[in-house]
Amino acid sequence: MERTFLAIKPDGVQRQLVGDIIRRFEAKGFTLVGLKLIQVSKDLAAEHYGEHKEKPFFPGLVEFITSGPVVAMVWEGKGVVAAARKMIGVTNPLNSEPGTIRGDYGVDVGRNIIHGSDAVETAQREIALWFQPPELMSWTPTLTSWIYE
Ligand code: DAT
Ligand code: MG
Repeated sequence: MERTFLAIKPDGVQRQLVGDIIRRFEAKGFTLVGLKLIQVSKDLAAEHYGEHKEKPFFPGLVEFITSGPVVAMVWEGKGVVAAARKMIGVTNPLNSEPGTIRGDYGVDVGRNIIHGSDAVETAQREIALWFQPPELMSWTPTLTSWIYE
């Protein structure tokens, strides 16, 4: 089953959106298989955002993601990588549709609340970067047959 990596950034945690965000993915029918609240190190931040190393916003991005607790999660389900990106909205919250997480709660691109993997291969890399294998649970929710035909 497909898995994705999501991280509620320090702004989402400070703004007490953790419960709302988890509820959205649970209600959709996806399965939580990994969850932890962590203080991100500069090394982890730089590795995670490696593709943006040369961008002008990179130092600020690393500063921000390490500025407070982050909720790191792994979610599982059919098509979960692309579906989660849709539920999150586009990078700039002002361009995100209402009904998406960034569209409902964000204004500035540097305070866009949540990260989600952009492709299946990226998800695999990010899950391996943020979680040890024993931290991930494989389990079958009793609701499965009411969500999948
Ligand atoms: P996304 O998080 O939607 O995958 P991204 O991978 O292009 O977006 O960029 C990673 C994060 O970097 C993004 O969530 C917020 C920040 N960021 C991106 N573009 C930015 C910009 N032009 N100015 C400031 N921060 C930016
Ligand atoms: Mg990205």
